Amino acid sequence: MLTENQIASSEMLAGSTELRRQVRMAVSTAPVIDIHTHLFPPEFDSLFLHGIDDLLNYHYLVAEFFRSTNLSHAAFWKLSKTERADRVWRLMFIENTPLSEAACGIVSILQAFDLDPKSPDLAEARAFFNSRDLHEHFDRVLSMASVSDVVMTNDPFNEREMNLWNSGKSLDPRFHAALRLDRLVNEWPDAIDTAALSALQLDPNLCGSSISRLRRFLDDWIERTAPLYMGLSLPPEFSFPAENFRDRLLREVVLPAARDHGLSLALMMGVRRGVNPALKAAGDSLGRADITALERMCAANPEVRFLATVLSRENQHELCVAARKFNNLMPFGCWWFVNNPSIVSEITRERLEMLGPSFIPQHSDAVVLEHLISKWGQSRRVIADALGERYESLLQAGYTVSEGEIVRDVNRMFAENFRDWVGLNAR
Ligand code: RAT
Ligand code: ZN
Repeated sequence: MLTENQIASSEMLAGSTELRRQVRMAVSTAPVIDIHTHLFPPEFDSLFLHGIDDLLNYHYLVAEFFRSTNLSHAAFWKLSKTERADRVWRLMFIENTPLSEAACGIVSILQAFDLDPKSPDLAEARAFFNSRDLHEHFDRVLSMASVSDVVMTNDPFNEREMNLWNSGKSLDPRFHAALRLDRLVNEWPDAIDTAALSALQLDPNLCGSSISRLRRFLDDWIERTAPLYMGLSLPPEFSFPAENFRDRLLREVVLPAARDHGLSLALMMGVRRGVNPALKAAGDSLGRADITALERMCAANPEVRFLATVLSRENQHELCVAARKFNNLMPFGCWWFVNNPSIVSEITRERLEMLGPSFIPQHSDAVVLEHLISKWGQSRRVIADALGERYESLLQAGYTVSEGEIVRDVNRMFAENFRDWVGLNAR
C-alpha cells in the first residue's frame, strides 16, 4: 500500500491517454481479495477442481451446450466427466465459434498457458494440466490472476467437505472460509433430516430448545472454520419481516450469531433454484428481488454489517440507492448472470457514480482454479474502462489525479473495503 507521502509526490496525470494507461496498469496489477468463490485449496482433495476437464464441465458451459445439441440431458449425464468435456469441446469450440463469455473464458485460459484454442481434441491440454505439480500450478495461477486471498463457500451441510474440516486439515493462509447457510435457512424443515442436524433432535416448528441448539450448531462451525462472513442466497420472493421459518431462523439464529461473533452476513438475492432440474447445477434461474426487504434488514439490524449482491439486472440501481441509505450495507460483485462484460460495465459505472469507491466491484465465483485467470482478466479490463471514464470526468471538471491516488482507490475497492468490512486486519 502507498504511504500518504508517496501518494502526494506521485505525478499528476493531466492528459487523458496517460491517465487511461495508468488506470489500466493499476487495475490489471492490483492484488485482489476474491471475496466469493467456490474454490478449495489442493489439500481439500477431490473438492479442488482444476484443469481442462473440470473447466469444460462448468455449468455455465453445460447450459449453453444444450442450446446447440439434440443429445438428451439423461444421455449427457450418463457420460463420464472426460466424455462430457470432449463433447463440449467438439460442439462449442470446433463445430461452433466460442462466442459466449463462458466459452471465450476457456480460450483465454488456454491462451494464458500457450495451448492451442483451436486444437481438434483435448489431448494437448490434458497432457499439459496432468503434468503440472498441483501446488506449483496453484501458486502460478494465483500469481497470474494477481489474487492475494480466496474466500471459499463452506457448506456445513456438505458431508464431504465437513469431514475434511473435522479431520483438522490445516488451511493455506491465502484461503478463508465463509459459512454458507442456504440449506438451514431456505430448506427448513427438510434440513432437520440432514446428517449435519439429525442428531440434534430438532423440532420442525422450532419449538422448545431447537433455537438454542441451532445457535450452538452455528457457534461450533464458526469456531471450526473461522469464517470471514456468513452467507446465503435468497429467492426473489424473500421478504423481511415475514411470517415464515426463514424469518425466524434469520431473526433468532443467524442474526444473533452475526452480532455475537461480529460476523457480516452476505445476502445473495434473486436466485430461483432448479427451474430446469434436468440441467442439474446449470438449471437455476433468476428473478427480481425486493430490495425494500434488504433495506428493512439493514434498518432493523444497525449493528450487523451486510454484504449484498443481486442477480437481476433490474435490481442493480436499487441496490446502489439502498447502499446510499445504509452504511451497514456493502454492495459486492456482479454475480453469475450479470457477470458479462456489457452488464459489468453498466453496473460498475452506476456504482462509481452513486457510491464513489465505497463498494466491492467484483468477485469471481470461480469454481475451477483456472477460472481466476479468465474471470479476473475480463473483469479487470471492464472495471479499468469504467474507472478511467470517471477520472476523465474529474479531469474535465478541473481535478487532476496522480498515479498514487489511482493506486490508492483501486486498492481500496479490490481489497481494503472488504478487509475493513470483515475485520480481516484485526484477525
Ligand atoms: O454463480 C454461480 O456459479 C452459481 O452457480 C452459484 O454458485 C452462486 O454463485 C451461488 O453461490 O449460489
Ligand atoms: Zn457462488
